[in-house]
Amino acid sequence: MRTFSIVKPDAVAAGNTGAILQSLEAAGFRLVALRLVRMTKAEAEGFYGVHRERPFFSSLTDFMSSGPAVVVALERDDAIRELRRLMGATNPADAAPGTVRARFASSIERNAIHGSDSPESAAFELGYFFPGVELG
Ligand code: RTP
Ligand code: MG
Repeated sequence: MRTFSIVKPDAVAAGNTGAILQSLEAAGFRLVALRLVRMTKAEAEGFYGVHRERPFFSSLTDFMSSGPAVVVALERDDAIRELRRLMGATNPADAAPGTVRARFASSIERNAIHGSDSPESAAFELGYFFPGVELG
């Protein structure tokens, strides 16, 4: 089963891309597609469209378009749930020790990694950044 992840601009800028990808691979995820992207504000708004009405939407999409990010398609059993577990809670103050956000996030917004939260969002998000690509 496949899921979609982003190493967010804070983590790329801090030089943590390699360590985060290594932790994904160590947890049994295989990389099936990977690309460095500099999102426009409009691309970030389209990607996080489900949050359009949230108070943090403008700040979030500014952040996500502020610098390069790494978009990645991942495969393993129970991929969606396992990635969310490995990421840790949205707010790093609540993230379990050893999770990516506990190790690398600096705030509830600048939290190092994204992961799809359902099969429906994984399908949308994989198609958003890897349109027409035969993954893996
Ligand atoms: P993601 O979608 O990026 O994997 O994160 P998530 O499911 O854990 O959290 P979600 O509720 O979907 O929020 C998306 C991203 O918006 C930023 N955020 N800021 N200022 C705030 O209160 C706030 N809340 C969320 C974070 O970057 C969060 O990951
Ligand atoms: Mg989310």
